[in-house]
Amino acid sequence: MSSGNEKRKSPSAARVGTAAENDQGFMRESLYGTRSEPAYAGALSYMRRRYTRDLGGVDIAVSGLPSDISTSSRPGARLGPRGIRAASTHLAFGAHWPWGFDPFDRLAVVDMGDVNFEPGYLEAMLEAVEAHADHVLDAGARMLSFGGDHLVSLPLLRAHARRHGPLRLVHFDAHSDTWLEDGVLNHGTMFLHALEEGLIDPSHSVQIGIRTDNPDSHGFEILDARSVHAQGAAAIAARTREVVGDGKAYLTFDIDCLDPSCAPGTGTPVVGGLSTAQAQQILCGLTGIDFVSMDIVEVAPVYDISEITSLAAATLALDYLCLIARDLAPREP
Ligand SMILES: [Mn+2]
Repeated sequence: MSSGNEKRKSPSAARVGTAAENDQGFMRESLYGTRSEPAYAGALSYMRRRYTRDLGGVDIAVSGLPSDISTSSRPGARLGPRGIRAASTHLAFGAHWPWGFDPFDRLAVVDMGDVNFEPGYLEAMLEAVEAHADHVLDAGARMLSFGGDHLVSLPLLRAHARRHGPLRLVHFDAHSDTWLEDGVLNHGTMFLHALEEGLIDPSHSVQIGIRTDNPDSHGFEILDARSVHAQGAAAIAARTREVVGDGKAYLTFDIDCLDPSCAPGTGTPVVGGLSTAQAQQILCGLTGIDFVSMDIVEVAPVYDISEITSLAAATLALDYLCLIARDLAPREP
C-alpha cells in the first residue's frame, strides 16, 4: 500500500507510480509484500503472488486443480481456480481485516498455475495431482489448492499422508462425502476411500456445516449446520480445536458449506448453510491447529452472481494464510 506521504504527491506522479506496479504476478522481484494494482487489470495470479514453478524459499504453493469430471450434479468447478484468482484481485491491498497484518509480509507464497491433465481420464487426473503434490511437498513447501470438484482432495491426502501419517481432517461441507456407493470413486465418496486407505484419523476429525442425510458418520465428529446456527461460531471453533488436538491436520473447504445465498456458484447447493461470516469466524478461531495444507473446492463460476462465491473462496483462503502467518515475524522483502 502507498504511504500517506505518497498519496500527497501530484496526481500525475501517483498515476505513473501505479502503472509501474501492474502485473505483479510476473513483475514482482520479492516473494514478500503486497503492492497494490488496479483490481480490474493485471495478471490473475492468486493475490498477485509470483507465477512460478520455482519452489526455492517458498513456504506455500498455490495450485489450481481444474477437474470436474467426477461431479454428480452440475459441472463447472474446472473454472474454479480461474474464478478464485480473479476475485482475489479485490483483496490484494495489504493488511487483511480483522487480522491487522499482511500475511505476505510473513509467508513466501507463489502461484504455480494449474496442474495439467487430459480431460475425461479420472485415474490420470488422480496420478497427476498426486505427483504434483509430491513435487511441492518434497521441496519443503505447503499447499493451498483450488479445485476442481472435491475428488481432488483424495490425491492431495495421499501425498500428505505419505509424509505425515493419517491426517486429522477439518472438513467444511454440506455433504459428508462418505457415501457408500459400491466402490464408486467420485466427489461424494472420496472421504470413504480416504478412510479405507488410512489417510485420515476419523477420531480426531470434524465435519462442519453438514446438512444432508448419511446413515453412517464413520467416526467423524459431525458439527452440522443446525449446531453451527444454534451454538455460534466460537463454540464450533472451540469444539473443533478440542477434537482435532495436536497432530498434523488438513483443512478441506467445500464452498457448498456456505448457504446458497452466500455461495450460489457451486454444483450441489443445499439451503440452510453457513453464512460467509460464520465460516470466517469459525476458520479464524482454529488457532493452534497444526494445519499442513488447505484445499478449497467446488467453486463453479458459471452459476455465480457478482463473483460472490469466488470472492468468498478467495477470502477464506486468505483467512487461512493469516491463520498460518499469525505467529510468524514479518520478513524483510
Ligand atoms: Mn459438498
